[in-house]
Amino acid sequence: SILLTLSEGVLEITLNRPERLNAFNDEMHLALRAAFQRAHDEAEVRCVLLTGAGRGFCAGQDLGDRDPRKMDGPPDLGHTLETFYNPTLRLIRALEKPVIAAVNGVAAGAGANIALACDIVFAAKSARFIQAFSKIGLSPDAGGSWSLSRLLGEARAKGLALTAEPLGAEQAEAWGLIWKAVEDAELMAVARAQAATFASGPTRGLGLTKMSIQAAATNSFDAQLDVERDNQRIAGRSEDYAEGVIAFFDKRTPEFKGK
Ligand code: LHQ
Repeated sequence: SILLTLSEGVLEITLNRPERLNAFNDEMHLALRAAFQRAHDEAEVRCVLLTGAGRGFCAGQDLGDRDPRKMDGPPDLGHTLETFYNPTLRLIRALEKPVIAAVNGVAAGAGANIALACDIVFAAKSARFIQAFSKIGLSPDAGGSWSLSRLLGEARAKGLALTAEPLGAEQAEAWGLIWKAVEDAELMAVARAQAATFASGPTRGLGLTKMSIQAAATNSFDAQLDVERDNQRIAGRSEDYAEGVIAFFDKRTPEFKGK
């Protein structure tokens, strides 16, 4: 249900149920979580790139797996979230390495919100983000209520979540929801080039950068100065920092090792 390749420090994860627009079944959930766990465990992994096979990125939960006609009573979707989605979303946010999403086509429901939990989102210009939940009587999940509110503010967050109107990639970029909308034919080349740059970068520093910015979401200015002090202390002890400064004085490109 997913394809995995590890090359030159980039773990590329491709959601691979194209006939269902890469909607999640239990097997795909577990495979995706295992992939992010691997990214956490293995030092060789210095960047993750998440994309989808076929014409869609991810259509969210496979609704066939939760078909009310085949169930005894109402389902406990909270249990589904706690068991399948939330551990993966927590792993993505906690991973001290950059995570890139290359949104190749429609991203709906939890599929949209998994992309928005990534650190850098590229989207093909033809891709759309749809908060599909309200169309089927649900409310946002997979971190969407948080991501939309933080990234867009309450008016646009509520607009998208209540109407389920599709948001095109270029509008998403203009609103600050994603990093960049790119030509469809260039999406993977652009995303892979960025992944390669990260994977040959100062992994410790990049990871700490991610952590500092995430911590800012809930901190006061004062508390955030403490976070920056602590993270800079760690970064300053990395081999890559020493290499970065020496290379600067040598007027050459630094050779970062990710340590
Ligand atoms: C699908 C799906 C899909 C199954 C397309 N499931 N087959 C969390 C906790 C627990 C439970 C509930 O949910 C959640 C979180 C969520 O993610 S809730 C939101 C679930 N997702 C949706 O409601 C989106 C449903 N899909 C759509 O609205 C459309 O398919 C979109 C707008 C994504 C794409 O539209 P089109 O480009 O017109 O494609 P299509 O609708 O023709 O889909 C292609 C095939 O994929 C089709 O199958 P078929 O056999 O007719 O070719 C769809 O049935 C299937 N598919 N999404 N989520």
